[in-house]
Amino acid sequence: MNKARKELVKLLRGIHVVIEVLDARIPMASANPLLASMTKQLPIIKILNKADLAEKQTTQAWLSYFNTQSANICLLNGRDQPLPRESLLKSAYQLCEPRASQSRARQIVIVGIPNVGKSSILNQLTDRKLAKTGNEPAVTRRQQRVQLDENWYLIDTPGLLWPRLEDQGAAFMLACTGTIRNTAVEAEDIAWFIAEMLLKDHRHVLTRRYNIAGSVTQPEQLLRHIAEIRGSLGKGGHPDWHKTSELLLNDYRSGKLGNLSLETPPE
Ligand SMILES: Nc1nc2c(ncn2[C@@H]2O[C@H](COP(=O)(O)OP(=O)(O)OP(=O)(O)O)[C@@H](O)[C@H]2O)c(=O)[nH]1
Ligand SMILES: [Mg+2]
Repeated sequence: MNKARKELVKLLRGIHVVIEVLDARIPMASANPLLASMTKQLPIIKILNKADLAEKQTTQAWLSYFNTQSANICLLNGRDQPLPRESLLKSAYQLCEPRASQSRARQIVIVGIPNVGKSSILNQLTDRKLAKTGNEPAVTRRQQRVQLDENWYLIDTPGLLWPRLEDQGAAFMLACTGTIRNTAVEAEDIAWFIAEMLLKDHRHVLTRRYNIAGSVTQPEQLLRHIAEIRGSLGKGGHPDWHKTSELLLNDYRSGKLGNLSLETPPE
């Protein structure tokens, strides 16, 4: 991570526009404060990615929140609504008009936390499979530069996390969405966190997927119920907590619980 950070600092000297990729389900928790301080002087296009996994209404609220906050631009991307290259270029031109006299091409860098979809965006915008992608953090190991049009180059970078995750809520949300490996924050703790959150704010999805009774109000009860209906039981018929936690997390990550946003914009 430290090497990637140093390389990014060097790269930023020749950059004209930054694309900051955020997870539409957690636009705040997926914003790296380290990146924010590194790219302060540059025009930024925020992309709320994986919008297909977030709640449409909440994502729209985030979009207007970010677009009224500053001169920067916020756009959406997701499997069900891929951002066209023309829209991205239009925003880049809007933020940084290349002067006719300026012969050197301009550069856009894609930055963001691991596994948020940076390389997928590069592939999508170039309509080619140039960058390796994969559903785990740290797939991209080095920067990759491709030409977007006659004026712009696009550069993919390795994901960057901040050195210390002090905000435990943010750390759990990053773990829920797959940015941090389970080993960094234990699966059972993450599952407990998401169970609490779902019981409080999205009870209907639990009823729909697991058919929970009204008496289920606590994370332990929910996990016990999932263990029973999915047969993830260990010795003596007791729930296998680890296996059950993975079941719940996989259901959330794969969208089987539906489109769920974990953060809403400030009032
Ligand atoms: N559902 C959904 N999945 C996406 C979307 N964009 C990317 N993904 C998936 O997210 C995972 C990570 O994508 P990558 O493009 O490799 O992410 P990255 O930010 O380049 O990751 P690192 O290089 O590891 O930092 C892959 O499994 C992608 O298929 C999207 O809009 N919706
Ligand atoms: Mg990548």
